[in-house]
Parts: sequence; structure tokens; C-alpha cells
Amino acid sequence: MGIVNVTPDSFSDGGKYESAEKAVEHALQLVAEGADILDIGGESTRPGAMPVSLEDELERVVPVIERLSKVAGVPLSIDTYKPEVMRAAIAAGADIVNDVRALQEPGALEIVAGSNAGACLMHMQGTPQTMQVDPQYDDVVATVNTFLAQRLAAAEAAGIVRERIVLDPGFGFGKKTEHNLQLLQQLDKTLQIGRPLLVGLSRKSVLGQITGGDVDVRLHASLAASVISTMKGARIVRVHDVKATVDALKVVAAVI
Ligand code: 8Y7
Repeated sequence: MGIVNVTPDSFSDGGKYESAEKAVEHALQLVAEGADILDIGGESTRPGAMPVSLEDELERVVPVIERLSKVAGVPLSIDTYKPEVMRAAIAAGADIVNDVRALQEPGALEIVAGSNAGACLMHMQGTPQTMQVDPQYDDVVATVNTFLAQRLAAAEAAGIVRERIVLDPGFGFGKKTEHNLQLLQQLDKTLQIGRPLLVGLSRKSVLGQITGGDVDVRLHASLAASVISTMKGARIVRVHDVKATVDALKVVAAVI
């Protein structure tokens, strides 16, 4: 899964049209590099990031999804927690809802249930504004897995068949380095819930904690994370660096 951020370029006055054009161009580059899914997001969920209004988020992502649904040739995922964005993105051609809040916003379950879209249910402790301020767990693996099993049950109860759902422990979302590493070490336990797993570790700060590298020099650590995740059973890795990841995972696939 290749990451496509649709955010206005603060260094250019080209405006909304230009940021949509750039996102489409980047997305098609990721497909050429071997991405099987594109994840399109209009609001950053990085720690401390500012929320984006519903109107701005819709204006950013809908034109990009409309365009890519005609030309990309791979499934499109919409990265949002807002039910209105899910609805508009699905209408524009999105195939998957990637929700860092696991469809907990009022109306989110119903919108996905009333569509044919797949869903990624992710664990997060707290909110992006404050989640990295001293997160605490008694047992992070048990807490995350209990939450994911509960959200899977809620999705099924709302009418979303389990075959449409993947689960994600939510690396970096309200987790310290030790929590992230425990979740990765024990990914087999999350897999036991019985659904395919998506893992997002690309360029994340846990990798910087280990290597000492800033966000722009985390490629090699990110590749290690994708290889480990895949060997531990993850089915989808959400990454910025598609070409390098595809090569690394071809080597995994040749021996697994
Ligand atoms: C993840 C994600 C982000 C992740 C899923 C970043 C939107 C932060 N991370 N979605 N989104 N899993 N499913 O650094 O780990 O990429 S945003």
C-alpha cells in the first residue's frame, strides 16, 4: 500500500488544483513502482498535527480519488475517520476505508456497511493531538488485541462481513518504543484474531528511536520493518518508499 498525501504545498501558490495534480502524479508513480493499493489522505494524523475541516478534506481527496479511479488500475483506500468523507470517497470510487479510529465515529459503521467497501480497523490510544504524551498500558498486546476483536465484532454486527475487514495494531498511535516493539514481536497474537493484518511503520519515529535517524533517513530501517512484518504474517504494508519495499518483499516471497 503506497501512501498518497494530498496536502497543499506551502511553497507554491498553485492552489488546490495543483496539489491534486501532484498527488495524482505521485500516486501513478507509486503504481509504476509496484504498489498494489493506494492510500489517499487529506488530513495528517501525525502526532500533534492540526485537524483539517470537513470541507477542506473533501476538496482535497475527492478530485484525486475521482481521477485515480479512472486511471490507477489498483484499489484505492481513503484514509479518513470522518463518515462524510468516507461516503464521498466511496461515491468517487474508493474501494477501502482506512480508519485510524476503527469506524468509531457515529455513522461510520453504517456508511461502510451500506457500501461494498473494505475496511481497515486500526488501534489508537488517545487522539493525534495528544497521543504521544506519555502513553501507558498494563499489557499493550492484550489491550490492542481486545480492542481490535471488539471493533471486528461491532463491524460484523453492523452488517460488514468479516471478509471485508483487515486489522492494524496502529504503530505509533499512542505507543512508546517499547509498546511498538512488543506489538511487532508478538504480531502472531494479533494474527490469531483471524483477519489479515496491515502494518504501518514506514519512516515512523520508533525507527528513528532505534537508529538515531531523522525522518528523511529512515528508508533502511523502514525496509527492515516491512520485511519483519511480512515474515511475521502481515499481508499489507503501508509505505512511502514503494520500489525499495517491493524489492525487499520479493526476496521475502522467494523464501517464505
Ligand atoms: C497508519 C495509518 C498513518 C498506520 C494505518 C504516518 C493513516 C502516520 N499511519 N493507517 N495512517 N496504519 N492503517 O506516519 O500505521 O504515516 S499516518
